[in-house]
Amino acid sequence: MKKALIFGVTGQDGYYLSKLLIKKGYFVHGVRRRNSIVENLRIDEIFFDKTKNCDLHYGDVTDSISTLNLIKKIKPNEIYNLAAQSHVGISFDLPEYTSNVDGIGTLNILEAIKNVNKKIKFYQASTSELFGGVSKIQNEKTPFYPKSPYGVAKLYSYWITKCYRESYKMFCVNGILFNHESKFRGENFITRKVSKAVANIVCNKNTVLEVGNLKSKRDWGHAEDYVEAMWKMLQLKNPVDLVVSTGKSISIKRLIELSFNIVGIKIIWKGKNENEYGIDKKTKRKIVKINKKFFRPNEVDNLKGDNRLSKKIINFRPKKNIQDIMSEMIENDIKLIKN
Ligand code: NAP
Ligand code: G4F
Repeated sequence: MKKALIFGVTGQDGYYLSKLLIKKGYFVHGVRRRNSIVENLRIDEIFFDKTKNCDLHYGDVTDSISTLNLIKKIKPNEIYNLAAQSHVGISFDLPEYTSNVDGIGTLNILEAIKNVNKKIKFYQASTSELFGGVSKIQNEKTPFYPKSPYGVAKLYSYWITKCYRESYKMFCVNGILFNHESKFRGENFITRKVSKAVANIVCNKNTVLEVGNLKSKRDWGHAEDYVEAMWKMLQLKNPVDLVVSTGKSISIKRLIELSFNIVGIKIIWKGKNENEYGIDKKTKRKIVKINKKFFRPNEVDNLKGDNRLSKKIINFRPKKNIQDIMSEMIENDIKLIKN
């Protein structure tokens, strides 16, 4: 039986990747951090089911000794590094911490692989944030221009992964993934903030959605489709870095409009720039407003990925569009409120 080790197993992608790998017949080892509450809501249904082939271990990618010990003990065939302080906005508040986790954390895993067994395959969760300041459609050949401490730390990880591949002939790949969402998305990312606000309003709660920049555009896919791409990248004969995206992007403003439309609410926009707000056409109630605290010191204006290479090499075919994704997220948030 093949063994996979996932750093960052308790996150959104960790949930979907564990599920996929168990279904594919792997024994999945997940690394969780110690925290003051014991339950991990996202992965409980998988890891606390005794019939499933999986196990949890305490660890932290910034702790090189524990990282080395885990890899020595488990001897996995494949390692997925999903561990990160993954919030771009918060990386401006926690730049050193973000650099340690998102940059040096990757180095710690690569060094451990090099020392334990160079045949272990390694997936690095790279990101479209590497392209930050490039506004035309981005692909594997686009020069990088990160615009946040998060993007810069991930850039280090991108290059150190490539460096170990070339220097030590290790099977290491960067999946340059564009934004991907699901009902397990963290509550302070924009899609989840929107789905929660829509759900609250449907459930008659007196909610106003407070957001930052409405103008930036993102290329959104579903996490379930994207973790499959991660796995496929590690099954290739030769390691290669790939962009994983849908090839379509829309603005935050459009995302909000289409999400409210799903439940039959039409938004009328009033005001300009920081004073812009949205009202419900029918009730005339203010349901969206701008709050300056959600603006970032430096914004990534437009992410849109050219996925032709991943279509060709791993037959990547995203099944869900942003409308499907937001419908699923809103439905789930309504369920959570009703429960
Ligand atoms: P997420 O929900 O924020 O999950 C991040 C995971 O990393 C969590 O399990 C978290 O543990 C763990 N973690 C944080 N610091 C750690 C440390 N020092 N040691 C070990 N684990 C640590 O992120 P996601 O959306 O699933 O994304 C997965 C990865 O893909 C991340 O690296 C992210 O940067 C990258 N990525 C995401 C997207 C996207 O749109 N989702 C796009 C491109 C790249 P806790 O639960 O304890 O916090
Ligand atoms: O949902 P977001 O926080 O995602 P962002 O910054 O694009 O980062 C996500 O995708 C990256 C891949 O491109 C990943 F690497 C990263 O780990 C993460 O998963 O923000 C999306 C956009 C930004 O332009 C932001 O300024 O939405 C804008 N926005 C406007 N109001 C907001 C808000 N973002 C958040 N989180 N909260 C707001 O209130």
